[in-house]
Amino acid sequence: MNDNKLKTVIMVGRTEAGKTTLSNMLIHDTDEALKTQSIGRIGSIIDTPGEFIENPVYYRAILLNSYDADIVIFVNEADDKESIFPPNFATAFNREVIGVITKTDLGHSLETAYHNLTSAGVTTIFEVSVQDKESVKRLREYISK
Ligand SMILES: Nc1nc2c(ncn2[C@@H]2O[C@H](COP(=O)(O)OP(=O)(O)O)[C@@H](O)[C@H]2O)c(=O)[nH]1
Ligand SMILES: [Mg+2]
Repeated sequence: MNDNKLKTVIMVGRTEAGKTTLSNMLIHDTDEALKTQSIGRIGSIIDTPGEFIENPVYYRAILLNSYDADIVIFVNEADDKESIFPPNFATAFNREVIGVITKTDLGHSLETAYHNLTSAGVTTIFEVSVQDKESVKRLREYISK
């Protein structure tokens, strides 16, 4: 368990983006993931359901939950065709917001993913894959206390 060494972060991204898998990798070093039905904690990580960013009705819930976090992570999978994040959504948070591109092992061009995240106002972006422990380690080091 890597829990007490990490800052509190909140994962935001569409359903299937890989938020829960990444959370388990960061905290437990395992890639097991169950469907996230509600907002939940995985160690120091606040894991949100995809519906929170997919339906604007829930934007306020994301913002409120971000107050418990040090860092907000926008999670965008490598093969996303279009952005789920509103333009400059990062500026709505009074917290550091970073981006993570997941599933980089699938071999897709990451151009769209970078475009999605930079349009959302993110400047720091990590590339990760569950198949590349070093990539997860780089992110873990960034969110370490
Ligand atoms: N190929 C690949 N698949 C991944 C990766 N991360 C997650 N997945 C898969 O993507 C699916 C959705 O993952 P999940 O963590 O439940 O997404 P969430 O809805 O954002 O929490 C699952 O089938 C995962 O096994 C990755 O780095 N590479
Ligand atoms: Mg989930």
